[in-house]
Amino acid sequence: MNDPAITPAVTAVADDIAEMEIRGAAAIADAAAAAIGEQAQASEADTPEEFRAEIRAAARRLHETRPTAVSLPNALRYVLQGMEGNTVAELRDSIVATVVEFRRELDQAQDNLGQIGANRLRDGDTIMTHCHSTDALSCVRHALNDGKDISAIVKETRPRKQGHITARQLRDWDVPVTLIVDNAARRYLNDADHVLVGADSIAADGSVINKIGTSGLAVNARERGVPIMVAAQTLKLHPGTMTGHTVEIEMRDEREVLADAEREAVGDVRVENPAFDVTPPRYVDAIVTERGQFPPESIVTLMRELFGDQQNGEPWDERS
Ligand code: RUB
Repeated sequence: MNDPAITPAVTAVADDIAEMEIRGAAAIADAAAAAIGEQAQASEADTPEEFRAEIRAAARRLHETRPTAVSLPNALRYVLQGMEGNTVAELRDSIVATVVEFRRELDQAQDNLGQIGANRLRDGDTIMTHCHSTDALSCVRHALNDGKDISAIVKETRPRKQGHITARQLRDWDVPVTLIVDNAARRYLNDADHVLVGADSIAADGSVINKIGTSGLAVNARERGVPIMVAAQTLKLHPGTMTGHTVEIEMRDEREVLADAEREAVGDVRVENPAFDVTPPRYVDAIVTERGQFPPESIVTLMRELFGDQQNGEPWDERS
C-alpha cells in the first residue's frame, strides 16, 4: 500500500509549529486539531481504511514537530478518539464535529481558568511574567474585567523574546508594563506580588514544564516570598507521567542563540539551547485550571479522574 496522503495544509501547519510560527501550548493544540479537520475535509480516500490511515499519518506528522507541550498529543488524541462511522462520509463528519467541539472546550477552559486565576489577583497588584502564555493572560484579562488595576513586569525571555508578545498584549489592554531582560528578574521581584506563568506540560508529581528560565524564576520568587501561580488548562496535564514517563525537553537550534557573525566571533564552542525546563512542585503555590486551583502535589488526583491510570498505545500508531 502507498504511504497515506497528507494534505499540504497539514504539512504547512506542522512546519509552522516546528519553526514556531505557531507557538505556545494552547495555540499548537488548536492548530493541530484544525489541521486534522482540514485533512478530513480534503481527503480523497476511497475506503474507510484508507481514510483512517490518512488521519493517523497526519496526526503522526503533527506529533513529531515539537516534543514538550503535551497539549499537542492530548489534542490529537481527543480528535482521533472522536472518529467514528462505517463510511468515509461518516468518518469525515465525525472528525469535523469533534474539531469544533475541541475548539469550543479549549476556549471555554481558558475562559474559566482565567476567572479562577483572576480571583487570586487583587486590585493594584503587580505580576511578573515569563514567556507568552494565553492561559496566564486570560487571568489578567478577567482581573481587568473585574475592574482591578494590574501592572506587569515582563521578562524578555531569551532567546526568542516571547516577552515582547506579552508586553504588546498587555499594553493593548492598557496595563502598565515594565519590560526587563531576564537577568534583571531577581532585582524586580521586590516589586512583584505574583509570578504568573503558563505551562507546556504538568507532570503527575506537580512539576511544571514551561519555558526555559521558569524554574530559576520560581526559585528566586520563593526566596523573596512572591507566590508563583501557574495557569494551565487540563489539556496541559501529561497522562504519560502517571505511568512513570518523563517529559522530553526540546533542544532547539543553536542559531536561535548565536547569529552567524557571532558564531564566527565566538569560535569553536558547543552551544546548547533547551527550550523548556522543569520547576519542581515545591516552588509552585497554585496550578490554576478550568476545574479549579490545586496545590501541585494534588494535581495527580485530577489527572486520574481525567485520564484513568492506564495508557494503551496512541490512536495514531500504525496498525498491522
Ligand atoms: C511557550 C511557553 C508558554 C506555554 C503556555 O513556549 O512556554 O508559557 O506554552 O502557553 P514556546 P499557553 O514559545 O517555545 O512555544 O498558555 O498559550 O498555552
